Amino acid sequence: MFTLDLFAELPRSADERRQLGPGAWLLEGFALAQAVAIVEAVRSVEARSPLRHLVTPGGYTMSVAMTNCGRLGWTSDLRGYRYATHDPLTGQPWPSMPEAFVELAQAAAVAAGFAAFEPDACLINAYEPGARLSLHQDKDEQDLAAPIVSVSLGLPAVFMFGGAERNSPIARYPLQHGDVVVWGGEDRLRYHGVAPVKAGEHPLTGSRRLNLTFRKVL
Ligand code: MD3
Ligand code: FE
Repeated sequence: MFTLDLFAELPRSADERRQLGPGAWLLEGFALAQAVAIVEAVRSVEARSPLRHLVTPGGYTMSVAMTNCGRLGWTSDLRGYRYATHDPLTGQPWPSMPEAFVELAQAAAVAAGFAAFEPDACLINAYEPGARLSLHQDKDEQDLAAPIVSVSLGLPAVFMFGGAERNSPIARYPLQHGDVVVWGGEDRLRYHGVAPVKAGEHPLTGSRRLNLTFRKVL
């Protein structure tokens, strides 16, 4: 067994917009100016809907801790994956999506060529050292025409970008604090994951990496 590593030469423009695929764009540092405000807003979401380690339908406890804000939130248990209007932990609706989140997600979508992005869900992933996300597709959303916007904060991570099939070759990209990636069109259903996060300290997030994914579910 071996893994094919594709360290592709990416077209790079002056504004640091790198194209990872026909519908996938890496906007380096796009969220840097808002990073402090976003991390503060994540803390207020966490205060109402705490981060938790979800159990997969297969019975595994995820190493990544998760919570949500917005009208819908992604959740998992032994019965399956789904989007829900209420936090199963608290029984309350998920905290509303802060206006600054919506504006950032929309601006990133526009920068990647996707107009009129109206996310109704924001999944917040928190990685402690060693936490990882194994290869998966995001296909629990009804609206697969809309892109997914992802914002990385705190410790860096290696993002794994596969193809249409689980065994497609995988490219690896480092994601840094403030990077935003937009995935849509042909790239929307590609397999992807995150390699185990290495230990470190970040001035804003301490020992963790945060990732926010904005989705249009309905
Ligand atoms: C490529 N999160 O929450 S974001 C997830 O860094 C998730 O926490 C990762 O995958 C993280 O589902 C990666 C980047 C991402 C998100 C959705 C995608 C990449 C994607 C959908 C299609 C293709
Ligand atoms: Fe995903």
